[in-house]
Amino acid sequence: LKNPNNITDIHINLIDRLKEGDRRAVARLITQVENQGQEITKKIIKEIYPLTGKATIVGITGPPGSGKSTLINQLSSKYLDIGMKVSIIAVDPSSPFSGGALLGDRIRMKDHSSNKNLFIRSMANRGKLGGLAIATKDVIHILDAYGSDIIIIETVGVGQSEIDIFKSAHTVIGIIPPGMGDEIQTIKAGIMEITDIFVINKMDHDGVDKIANQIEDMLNISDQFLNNNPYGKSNEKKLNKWRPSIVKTNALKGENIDELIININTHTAFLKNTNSFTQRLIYRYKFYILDILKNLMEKNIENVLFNNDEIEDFIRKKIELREGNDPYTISDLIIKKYLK
Ligand SMILES: Nc1nc2c(ncn2[C@@H]2O[C@H](COP(=O)(O)OP(=O)(O)OP(=O)(O)O)[C@@H](O)[C@H]2O)c(=O)[nH]1
Ligand SMILES: [Mg+2]
Repeated sequence: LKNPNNITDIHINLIDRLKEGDRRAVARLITQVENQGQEITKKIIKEIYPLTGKATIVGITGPPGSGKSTLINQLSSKYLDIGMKVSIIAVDPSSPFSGGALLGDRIRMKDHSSNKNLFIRSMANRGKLGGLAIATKDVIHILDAYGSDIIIIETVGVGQSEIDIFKSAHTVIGIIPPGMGDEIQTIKAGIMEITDIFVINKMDHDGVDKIANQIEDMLNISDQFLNNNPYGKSNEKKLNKWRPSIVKTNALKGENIDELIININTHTAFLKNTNSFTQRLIYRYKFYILDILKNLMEKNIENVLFNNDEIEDFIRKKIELREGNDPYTISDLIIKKYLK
């Protein structure tokens, strides 16, 4: 594109086609927000935003090989069978590849890959100018505007980037495979806060009840503390708190998938019937805004530091001092003087 900072006829055309449900236009718009600068993304999101807000967003996390893709395959089948439009985003924060074959392989949608109501996209770290968390939020909105009834996000593990990604979801499913033993203690901190439905997949393996009991114990303990609510202590009394449910599944054979869907629906209904829905929406907005502002600030600060003769002088003089020449002190001064 000649002028990467302007929305072009090409983008307008893609957005029109997205509104008509053109899958290829969706894929190309996603590539645009992934690879072009924030100015283009801003304009695309502004343009499509009025069409968003209808999709149910479900995040699925769990250790490698726990059955996330298999489960998503089963869930998608059920949703597609009743005529729903399903979108899947596979996010891999650890992978340097973007949208490549590697991630494509991880999601195996043998039965449905030709279904017009299904859209699958892989995302990884590379090529995301503003970071993966913000790119995922942008992509979710494009898929929402496209008319997806449900958007399912698959991501491995419980690192900070996954937790950030799941701040965009309505319902978060945490898969815990049996046989984790005492490891369950180590995953709890991150996953406990964000999981709405615990799925013990591979229920055909041993140790399913043991895991279920451990999760129950963890939930009982956390119920005793008010301050572990991710939405903040002060909101605790206003929120009717959801107690995470536990579902056992066999994703390979498709057992208990209906039960899982019922749990997802119950959770969505819970959000809508309490003020949690608005509360979550506000928090989603806050985290989206946080990402956007961080990006903007970073660029502003870079600009101040690297394209400004005055600050160059200022730093040179500070460095020559015997006291107060450390980077922290200089940073404080720069905030006061240049970044007000
Ligand atoms: N026995 C049994 N095997 C399962 C079940 N669910 C998934 N599997 C198998 O477990 C393996 C991993 O499943 P995936 O769905 O690829 O797991 P994943 O969590 O998506 O894996 P990554 O994307 O690589 O992190 C595959 O061989 C599946 O066939 C289950 O309920 N029971
Ligand atoms: Mg997978």
